[in-house]
This record gives sequence, structure tokens and C-alpha cells, in this order.
Amino acid sequence: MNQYLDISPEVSQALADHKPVVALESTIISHGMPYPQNVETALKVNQIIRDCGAVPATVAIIGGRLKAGLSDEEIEYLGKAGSKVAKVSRRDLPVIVSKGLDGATTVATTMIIAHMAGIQVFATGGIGGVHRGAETTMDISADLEELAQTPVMVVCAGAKSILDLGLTLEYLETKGVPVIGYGTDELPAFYTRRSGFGVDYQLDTPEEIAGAFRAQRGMGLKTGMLVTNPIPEEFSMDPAVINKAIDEAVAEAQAQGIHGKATTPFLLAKIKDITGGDSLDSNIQLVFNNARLASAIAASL
Ligand code: PSU
Ligand code: MN
Repeated sequence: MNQYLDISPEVSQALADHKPVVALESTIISHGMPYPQNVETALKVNQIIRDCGAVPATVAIIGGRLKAGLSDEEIEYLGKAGSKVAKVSRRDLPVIVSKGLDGATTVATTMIIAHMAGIQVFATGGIGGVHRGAETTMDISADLEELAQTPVMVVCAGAKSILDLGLTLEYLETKGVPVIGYGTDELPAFYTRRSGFGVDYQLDTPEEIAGAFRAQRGMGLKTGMLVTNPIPEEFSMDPAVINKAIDEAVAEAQAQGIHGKATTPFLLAKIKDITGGDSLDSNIQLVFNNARLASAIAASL
């Protein structure tokens, strides 16, 4: 096993017994949602995964150790620390680990650590992507490069339209990452079920998705897979309301000169403020929905 990695006893046992395991990221806890809803959501997600017969493995870095499987206390600690804890993507790993620091893992880093631990399925809310205006800023999330090179399935609710969704799909196509719509032929736009952009393939059951992943592994392809799961209708937002909030947030980020790794957390917090918390409720529900689908796929694998 990797000398930098600690797998919790529960996750380790589940992997040894070939039980379904679902990885979860920690940046969504520290930087993606406010306290205390972030901690409540993370603990509830763990419960949902257990209720589905799988084992949750929240990923983070604690004292320089890569962790697959966190205790409730560790989740509480990361949630309280919020943006005081480092947001760790692939490029941040060497210094954070060598200095023995704490870090919250993004989609990219969670994929890396899940793969080291032998976990194939990972559930989250939304992924990073090609930002609007990337043709001049070059702001393209490392999450996309990770999907291109790490063989882990990421189950998400699509991507927020803080990103350029069309360019994000083009990038994934170039990198050879399959984009699957679960029961939909359109990329979901996180808060809403439709974006206007088609996905590569619509698959309607967890078993079909597991089959595609198995084939990808069987052929020795090193790429990951993106499974996009639309938010349940009853929790989806009015597109006019959410798109206006997103446009305002993007304009504010530009006006304040926000850039680099601060951009995504800034936009998420701004959207939550503008919508008076409605977006947070939707965000929480879609994470639960993704945890259920990921558990079913992991069980099928
Ligand atoms: N999108 C969301 N919620 C999130 C994130 C993205 O809707 O919490 C987080 C994830 O951890 C993702 C990261 O991996 O932001 C992407 O950041 P960046 O754009 O800086 O790569
Ligand atoms: Mn970025």
C-alpha cells in the first residue's frame, strides 16, 4: 500500500470483503457549503450510503496523511475550519503532505486518493470545468485532467453554469472521458435538470453504467468516467432565477479580480447569498441523490 495513505478500518474491511464502497470529497464540506449545513450534509450522505448497503469513504488530508474514510469528528473539524483549511488539488499535494498539513480534497485529489485506495466509485455534487472566459484566463479545472488520467467513476449532477458547459464537454471529448447521462440525453446543469447540451450516452440503469465502467477497465483504458445524474424534479430550481444569480456572481468575481483556486468557492458562496439559501437546499438534495446512485453502481460492480 502507498506509504502516505491511511485507509480507515471500516473501508479497509469493506474493500477486502469486496463490498461496495463510495468515495466522497471534502472540499464540498470545507469550501462548498457553509457550516453547519456542510457537516450535517456530509454525515447524512454517509448514512444514506450505509442505508443503501455500501460503505462511505470521505477523503481528506489530515496532518499530511492521505485519508480514505474519515471519522465523524474529522468531518466536523473540516466543516468548522471551512476555508481556513487548504483546498488541495493535484498540484498542492507534494507541499501539503511533506509539511504535514491538513487539506480538503477537490474532485481531482479525491479521485487520486480513491484510486490509491482501490475505490472505483466517487459521488459528489458538481465538478470543476472550463470557466466562462477561459479563452483569455485559461481557467480550466484540474478535475478535467484528472478524469482524463485516473480510472475512477465520478457521479455528479453535471456542472454549474458558472462554467462554460459547452467548452467543458469539448474538453472532456478531447481527453477521451465518457460523459454518461443517467436517464437523460442532456447534461444536467446542477440546479436544473437540463442544460441544452447533449451527453455522449444515455444509460438508464446502474447495471448498464457498471457494465460500461467494467468494459473501460477490461480494455485497460486509463481514463475516468463522468456520470451525470439530474437533480430530482421536486428540488430543481427555476432556471431564470438561478441563471440570473449565476450571472451576477460571475460579474462580481470579475469586478473583484477573483482568480485561481479562489474562483469556484467565491462563486458558490455568492450564489448562495443571492438566492437566499434556496440554492443550498437544492445543492444538498442533489448530493443525496448522487450518493444513492453511486451506491447502486458500486453494488453492481
Ligand atoms: N463545484 C460545485 N461544488 C464544489 C466544487 C465545485 O458545485 O464544491 C468544488 C469541488 O471540490 C471541485 C472544485 O473539485 O470545487 C473545483 O475547483 P476549481 O474550479 O478551482 O478546480
Ligand atoms: Mn480554476
